[in-house]
Amino acid sequence: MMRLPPDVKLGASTAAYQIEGAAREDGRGESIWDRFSGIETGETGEVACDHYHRWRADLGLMAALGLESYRFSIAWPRVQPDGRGAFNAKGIDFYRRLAEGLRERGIDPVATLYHWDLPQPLEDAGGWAERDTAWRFADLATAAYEALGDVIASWITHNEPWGVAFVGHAEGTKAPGLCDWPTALRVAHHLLVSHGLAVRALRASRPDATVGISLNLAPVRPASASAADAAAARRRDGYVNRWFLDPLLRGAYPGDMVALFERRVGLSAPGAADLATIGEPIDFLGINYYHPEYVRAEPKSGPLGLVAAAPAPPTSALGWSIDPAGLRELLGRLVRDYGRRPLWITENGVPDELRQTPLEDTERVSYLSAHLEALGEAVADGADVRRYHVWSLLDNFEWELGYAVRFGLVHVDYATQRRTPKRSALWYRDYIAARKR
Ligand code: IFM
Repeated sequence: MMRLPPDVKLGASTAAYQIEGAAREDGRGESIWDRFSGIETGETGEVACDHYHRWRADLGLMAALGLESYRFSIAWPRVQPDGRGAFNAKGIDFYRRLAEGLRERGIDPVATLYHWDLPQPLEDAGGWAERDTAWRFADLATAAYEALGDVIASWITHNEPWGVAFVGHAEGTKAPGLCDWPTALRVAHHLLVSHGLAVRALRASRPDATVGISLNLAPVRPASASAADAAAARRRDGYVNRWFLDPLLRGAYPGDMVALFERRVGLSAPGAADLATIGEPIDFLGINYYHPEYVRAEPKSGPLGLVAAAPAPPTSALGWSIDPAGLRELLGRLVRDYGRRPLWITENGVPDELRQTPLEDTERVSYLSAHLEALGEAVADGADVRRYHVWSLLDNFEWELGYAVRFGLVHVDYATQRRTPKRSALWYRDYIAARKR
């Protein structure tokens, strides 16, 4: 097996709303996901994995697996219930205890500032479609660095801004559930501006800290060899990948997509004056990779004129292609098109197959081992990979899909909150340990 260099830290990821529960405790305010969740499944994150109460035991699990890095998110409504004004000391203390506990166990804490749980009062005031929300986020970032920067050295501003902007505001399947393209484009821009403001705030407050952003990125493959499908794949790439990568790393939105959105959505070119803020230098690019995408041209379908095509087999329980070579290809492309820079894999994982024996997640063992192998190959090709995080440490609340979809290394019995490491957790533990020998 291609070995990853020993200085690549291996860990796992989670997000606040997906695991914490305690939705009404210790002064936590309401978030857009409290409002939105349950619409599809009747299930919510109100209790989730009850991690807010069980965090100590969860730290024990992480230590037993030998994790070197743990990526979690800070729930904005827990630390600033109204999204502006007063901060909540009890909320901040929770993350301080967690970060201290991680450090005591030799696990490096990585905090994401926004993993989708906007305080509802900010949504009521217009949400991310309002420019003011970017400034509210900068205030949150400053307060978090000041209160926690002595125990957390690694920060991620946003998780998957594409999903927040477009799935939440154009496709409507994630909170706040809007279907309006001009709004989604405004949201995307404000998220990027807020990222730049938060990076600047970190430099001012903690010059030694490390900061990046996590994007969901994927190679996009045409369904056929036709020129129309190739052009559709290029548009999808512009929508999912380049709309975020280009302003962050190249100082401009991609011209082909600006022209398309102007034509088909009536976008007026996004504020050029903001590009310097958005392009504020970062220390690493975070990548969430799950699967490549397949598309087919369909001129009448939405502003992009395309539809999803059948994924190439093999596929996972969610119908996603299992394609470790896609990870190597993606990292190679990033180096080629955006320059060699530190890369952190901030999420990578696969949902469980439905089975009688939930702990025997052999598909996750194969998935992770193949993706780690592909990562080793990407490093040999020249990618500067520094960290890798499995999504996810625990089975958890999978947003609009509820609890039926399980991504955890560790199984959670939601009736009893009992945690049991799956076969993949034990495999990952041994993989981490073997690298140290
Ligand atoms: O559960 C999500 C996570 O919150 C963001 N990235 C993808 C994961 C799996 O769908």
